[in-house]
Order: sequence, then structure tokens, then C-alpha cells
Amino acid sequence: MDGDQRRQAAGLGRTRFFESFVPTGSFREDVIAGLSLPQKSLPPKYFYDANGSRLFEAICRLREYYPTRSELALMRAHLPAIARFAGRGSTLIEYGSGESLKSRLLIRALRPAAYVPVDISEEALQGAALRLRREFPWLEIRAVHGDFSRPLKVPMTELRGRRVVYFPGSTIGNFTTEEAHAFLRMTRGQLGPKGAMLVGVDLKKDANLLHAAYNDAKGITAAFNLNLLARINRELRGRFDLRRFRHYAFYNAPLGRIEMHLVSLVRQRVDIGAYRFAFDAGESIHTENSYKYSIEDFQALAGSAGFRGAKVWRDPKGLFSLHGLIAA
Ligand code: SAH
Ligand code: AVI
Repeated sequence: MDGDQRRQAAGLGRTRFFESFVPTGSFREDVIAGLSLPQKSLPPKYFYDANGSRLFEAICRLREYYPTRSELALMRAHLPAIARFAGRGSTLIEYGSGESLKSRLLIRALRPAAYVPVDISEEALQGAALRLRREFPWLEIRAVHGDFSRPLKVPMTELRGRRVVYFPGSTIGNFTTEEAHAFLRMTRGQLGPKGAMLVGVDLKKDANLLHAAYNDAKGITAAFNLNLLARINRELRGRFDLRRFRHYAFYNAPLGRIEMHLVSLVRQRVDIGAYRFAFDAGESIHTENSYKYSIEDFQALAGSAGFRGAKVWRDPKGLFSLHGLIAA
């Protein structure tokens, strides 16, 4: 989005933008800290700069990446029941809204009093808000640029109706179990006693299907993973040579998660500003986990965070689930 479009977006009648606290220094600090660990690792939230968000949108349209298609099929198949559960006229808060693709279906069915998309990617958030504004001119939109892995202020004053938190895409799978628990507890507090939550959760399945979804033939997932190094080069004066790293993703069955890594193809040193990091040939940077749940495991996790699983919907092929949670 260029400057003109941005100004246009900021001035859109019922659309308002809010800056939550996204500390600018933390990218550098997290990268230096993560690359200093014995198993080098980087937080997946840093995938999503403008380029990373575009690559993720391309992943969602890949033949091999079944989660988006499955969740959309699930929503279409069960929309009336999902809408009854969430309730018309509520305030719909979406964490990790990205391009707000699935939310369109909900917005049409719920006619919420307001829609509050929250995302770390300013570009994705602004682009989505512009498109939603055109499609739903009656809708009050409060777009929040912020990081939901930290305590986050959501502008809720004067908002009417029941609060419904929507967390689709199995973004919850990118958290460890402890992080997912903390996140669910935070949202439980925001909802109040009458609120509800809708969480999209990817299910355990044949490891070959999982493997294909994270190792697509066109190499878009590889480009998405490698963009993290390109981002470090762009923003932190990094000197990664992307040709010397390779995307590696596999299903870690005992831990029930896809792991994404960037593997150094040679022994090398890489400078990032004033810091220098050594890599052995074959050494990796762990960039993402994507946990896959059984229905029972996820319900138990939600239960431990103060929710009761009131409804579960699955797509026709049984690949993906949507959980309707209410306060226990
Ligand atoms: N909800 C969409 C997008 C899922 S991708 C869907 O279901 O298709 C994950 C989204 O979460 C991205 O848009 C990314 O920018 C955002 N995100 C990831 N980590 C985040 C964080 N810590 N805080 C806020 N947004 C985050
Ligand atoms: C956003 N998140 C749920 C995606 C996932 O499947 O874990 C991110 C992704 N990583 C590789 N492909 C897609």
C-alpha cells in the first residue's frame, strides 16, 4: 500500500486505526537472542512483513495447503449454526486477521455491531480494512496494529453487544501449549462471562498430507521461510546469503507438530550489524512450529484455560475443526 492509499484508509468514515504497542527494538533483540541459543530459533511472528504477508496469502491458495480450503468449506457448510452460536449484532474481534478472508463469511452472517481485526502486519491489516470498507460500508471497523503474544489493549469502549473472539487459521498451532494456554486465558478475560470464542484448529492426520502442505511443489513455503532472512538483511543490516540456506519442514510425530527450519548448507559466519553468528554445515534455525491437535486434546487445553467447549464443527473431509467456546 502506498502513502496515498494509506492516508485514504486512515480517513475512511467508520474505519479507524489503532496502534497497540509494537516495540521497534524487539525484532533486533529477539533475533540476536534467538540466534545465540544452542538450537538457533526465531519467533514466527516475524514472518509477516509486507512480503511475508503476500507470500502467506499465496500459500493459502496452494493446492497442497489444505487448511484454508478446509476451514472455508467448514464455514460454508455450517454457517447458520456458527452464526447462531456467535449471535447477531455482537462485536467481532479477530486475532491474526491477515487478509480477513474467512471473516467475510462471518460478517455477512452475523452483521456484527463492530469488527476489530488485530494483526502484527500493518500492510495486511490496512489492505484488508480498505477492502472490507468497500464491501461492508455499514460496518464499524476498529483495526488494531499490535502483537497478540504480549498483553494487548483492544479499543472496546462504546462497543455494543456480546464479545466474540475469532481466531481462525490454526494460528493457535503456532504457539507452544504453554503459550496457547496463556493466550486463551488472556482472551477469556477480555470476553467477560457472556462472551464466546471461535477457534480454528488443524487436526492430526496422515503425515504425508502434512508434509506436502509445508513442502509445496512451487516453493512458496520455502520462499516464505527464507523471507525471514531477507527481512533481517533489510531491516537489521544482516548479511545472510539466501543461497546458502535451505527450507526444511517435517512432521515431528512424537511432538505432534510440523517443524520448519532453515538449514545452513555450508560452514559459514553471518554478520547482523555488529554481531557475528557461526553456522556449521547442516545446522538449522528453527523458525516455526505448527501443532496439530485431536479434538479431545484441544478441548482439554481450552478447558484448562477456563472455557467450555460448547460446539465443534469439522469440514466434510475431517481435516480441520472449528471450536465454539464459552466461559466455563
Ligand atoms: N486469520 C487468517 C490469517 C492467518 S496467518 C487466516 O485464517 O487465514 C496468521 C496471521 O496472524 C498473519 O496475518 C500474521 O500477520 C498474524 N500474526 C502472527 N503472529 C502475530 C502476533 N504475535 N500478533 C499479531 N498478529 C500476528
Ligand atoms: C499461520 N499459520 C497457522 C500457518 C501454519 O500452517 O502454521 C503458517 C504457515 N507456515 C507455513 N505454511 C503456513
